[in-house]
Formats: sequence, structure tokens, C-alpha cells
Amino acid sequence: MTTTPDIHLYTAATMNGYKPVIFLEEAAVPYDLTFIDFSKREQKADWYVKLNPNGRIPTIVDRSNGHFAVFESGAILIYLAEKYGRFLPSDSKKRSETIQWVMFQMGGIGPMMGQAMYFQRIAAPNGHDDPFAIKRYVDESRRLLEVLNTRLDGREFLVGNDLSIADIAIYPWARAYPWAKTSIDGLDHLKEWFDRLDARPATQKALTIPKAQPSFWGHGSDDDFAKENAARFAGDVKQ
Ligand SMILES: N[C@@H](CCC(=O)N[C@@H](CS)C(=O)NCC(=O)O)C(=O)O
Repeated sequence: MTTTPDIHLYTAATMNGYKPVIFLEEAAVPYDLTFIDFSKREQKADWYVKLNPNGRIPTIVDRSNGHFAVFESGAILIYLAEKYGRFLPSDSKKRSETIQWVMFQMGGIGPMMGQAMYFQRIAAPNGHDDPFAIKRYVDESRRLLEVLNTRLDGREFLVGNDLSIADIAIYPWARAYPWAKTSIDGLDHLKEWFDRLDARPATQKALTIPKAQPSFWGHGSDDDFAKENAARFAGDVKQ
């Protein structure tokens, strides 16, 4: 007999979209999923905006908690960590450190690498090449990756000795440095942390749900995907 899982996830194959999938796969808890199709603007549909007022992915609904909806991927990771008692240390200092690095991702790595991607992967191929913006966001992405590299000197994970929601939040963004066209030359501690997470079967399985995006991680040629991606988001480039 199959039971309905507590967590229903609304997501797509993007850096923010992979974060809750990594948590759920690493924790090996049951969940089911609705793929939100950006090409149909499902993220802006009335029924979806009732769950996520920002009209973006991801969102979770906890059926066991009165169908409670959570939006913002950092808040989703904290909610799941508290619900399942996984990947968020209980010691108050370690817990705070973990949340600090989650916030560093939400307020720094995500927005800056996201803009580096937007200006190079969407705006430029759609006729709005802005070298000043590209340099600003690539330089800032590199600076933030250097902060991570320094933090990872002598550490296997961002906080403590185990995987935490800090690693889960940051990995899909930082690991997408090829898609952000940002160099990690000389950032050896960061590379070693990538190797450790690249070797985790549950994390790697998560990066295929709802769809694999090998170009994000620099695997294979990204020419066809880059063209298709730029065309899909052409409407987002306002002249
Ligand atoms: N701060 C939000 C950002 C969410 C976000 O930007 N999601 C993107 C995909 S990574 C999205 O839904 N884009 C579709 C749109 O902007 O319409 C979070 O972390 O959940």
C-alpha cells in the first residue's frame, strides 16, 4: 500500500529548484513533485501565486501540517531541516553558523551568480550585450567564490563535519560556475569541496530531478542548450 507523502514540491530544473530536491534525496524522505513549466508561465498562474506570492520556484506544501505552504528556497531548507531533524545542527552556535551560510547564499551567491548568468546567457544572445554589467557580476561572483574557498580551508563541509543545509543551498549555485562563466582557478579548497559533493550519489541523483542540466556544471558542449535557453527566456530581455 502506498501512502501519500507529507511533502509536495513544486520545482523546475534550476539552481534554486534543485536545492529542496537535494535535501529530500539526501534525507531519503518521501515526497512527490509537480514540474513547473516556465514556458507556459505556470509560476505566474493564480493557483500557484496563492502558494508562492513571488511567482517563482521552488515551493513546498506540507500536507501533514494543514497543507502549509513555504516559499523561498532558504526558508524551505530550514523548514525541512526542522521537520526531519536533518542537516541543521542543534548546537546554537553551529545552527547560527549554518543559517549564516544559507543567508550568504540567498543574499550573495544566488543573486550575483544569477545576474552573471542572466547577462551572459540570456541578455547578450538576445541583443543586449552589456560588458559593464557582465564584468560587475562576474567579478562579484568570483569574489564570493573566494570567500567560500577561504572558509573551506581545512574543512570538509561549510559547517562542522557533516553535510548541512549550508552545503545544500550553496552547492548548486557555486558548482554552476561554468554556466556563470566565472573562473575558479586557484580556488583549490572550493574544488575539493565540489569533488566531495560531486561524489555523493543522492546529491547527484537530485541534479537529474525534474531534469538533468549538464551544461550548468560544464559537462559536455553547451552550444545547443545555450541557444535553446536564450530563446526560451528572450521575452525576459527588456530593451
Ligand atoms: N529567492 C528565491 C528565488 C527564486 C527564483 O528566482 N526562482 C527562479 C528559478 S531559479 C524562477 O522561478 N524563475 C522564474 C521567473 O522568474 O518567472 C528562492 O530562493 O526561492
